[in-house]
Amino acid sequence: MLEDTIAAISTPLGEGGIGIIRISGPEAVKVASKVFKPKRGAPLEGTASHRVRLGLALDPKTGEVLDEVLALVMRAPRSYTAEDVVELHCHGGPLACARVLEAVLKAGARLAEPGEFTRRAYLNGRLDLAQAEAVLNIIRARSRAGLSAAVRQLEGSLSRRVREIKDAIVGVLAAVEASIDFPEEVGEPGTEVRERLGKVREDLKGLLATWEEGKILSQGIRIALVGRPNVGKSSLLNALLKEERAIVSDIPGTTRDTIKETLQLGGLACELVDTAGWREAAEGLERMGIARSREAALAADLVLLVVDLTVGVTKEDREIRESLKDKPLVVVGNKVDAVARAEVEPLKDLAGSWPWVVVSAKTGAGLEELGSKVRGLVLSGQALRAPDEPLLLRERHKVALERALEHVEDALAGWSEGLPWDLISIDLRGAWEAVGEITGETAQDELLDRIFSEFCLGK
Ligand SMILES: Nc1nc2c(ncn2[C@@H]2O[C@H](COP(=O)(O)OP(=O)(O)OP(=O)(O)O)[C@@H](O)[C@H]2O)c(=O)[nH]1
Ligand SMILES: [Mg+2]
Repeated sequence: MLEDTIAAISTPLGEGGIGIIRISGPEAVKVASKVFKPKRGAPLEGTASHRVRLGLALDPKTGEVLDEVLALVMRAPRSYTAEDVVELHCHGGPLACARVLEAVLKAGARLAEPGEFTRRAYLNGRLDLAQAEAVLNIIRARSRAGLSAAVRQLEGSLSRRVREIKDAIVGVLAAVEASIDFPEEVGEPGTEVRERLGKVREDLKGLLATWEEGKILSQGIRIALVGRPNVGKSSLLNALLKEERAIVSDIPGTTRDTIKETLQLGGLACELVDTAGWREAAEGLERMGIARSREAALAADLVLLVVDLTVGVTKEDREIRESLKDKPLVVVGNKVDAVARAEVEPLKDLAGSWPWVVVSAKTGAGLEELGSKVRGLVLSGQALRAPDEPLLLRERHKVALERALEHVEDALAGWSEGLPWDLISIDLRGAWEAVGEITGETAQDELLDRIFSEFCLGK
């Protein structure tokens, strides 16, 4: 399968500055030479690695000129896929790109499947599976923090950690199997070996504990703006988005339906939902809006409970707070610009053990602090980690580590109960396999298909 040469448009379709056709495989340079005619100098085939040539893209059958392009040659193994790669940089129009791709296919390349370039990088040993998945996290990153965590994963931070754990398991497994195979010479594994396995258990637990944070970084959080009518929920949405997205008015009950927007708050990707103000007397459409807003509040990971500082905390505010039960929340006192002095005691009271903050949707005061309160709340309860320590960004990794942990726990329990060594070694093998799936050493084709099908065409 790796013998053939693949090609695809690697930039998004649509009008852009440039569009790139990527060709990878043993015939990449030969295929490109049939399409690419240099403006001057020797034919493309003799071009040294990492050199750029200017020329024309031609239809290999008819000789028709399709576009003026740059050809970038990257020879194996110094390329993304570790194979010979040629990139043709066209003028960005979708039609020009499509026609050049067509010419490349006529010249003998096959259209790449989604994620196939990255899959080849993995199969050729340029990236392990966790690093290949990091590429996906980088493409999909919606926040600074999520992006930097994914870049660290691409650089191999998680892979190194996982390999250390795997090596430790293999060491224990070797000691156990030696005692099975050569009981006279080696004797039973001692407490030192058992302690090593205990350490593996702690390491697995440590890595698993990073998932909550990793999930937030990779998937983002859902936040609902909730409160009485007219407190400024829609104004806050607009202020955070820095655009006039939701209708704002001084008539209570302005927002009737929920409005969703994605944005960054405290460096995290958030889906922020503006909802209808809650009040008892509502009828008809407004009543339906309020029902929806209750649903949105329940579905959210976090609620911003907005109160109006010009009015103060009211009985209705307290009722809304009650109905939110244990939902994590930040009490947001809005319209601080319109009061001489903000009364913070009632805010603290309303917030209880949750954080509170004073802001103005009108002037933007306090919005930064709101972001850091949200961040602090969402990421609290996590042990402090050094910023370059790995964390789990993908559910697949979490599931594999949970399975490994289960096997290690079983092995330790069996050890205490004096179970036969061959039973314990089965659990150790299970743990080794589960951990190896993360970097791909023990991964099956089926798993690879599933992972790479998530990628876009041309990546
Ligand atoms: N002075 C001042 N006025 C504000 C501020 N935020 C909102 N307002 C005003 O408060 C009124 C209500 O604002 P909205 O954003 O529509 O309030 P809402 O909570 O979405 O109201 P409903 O959709 O009816 O539930 C408008 O007249 C806003 O201009 C603020 O920070 N300072
Ligand atoms: Mg509104």
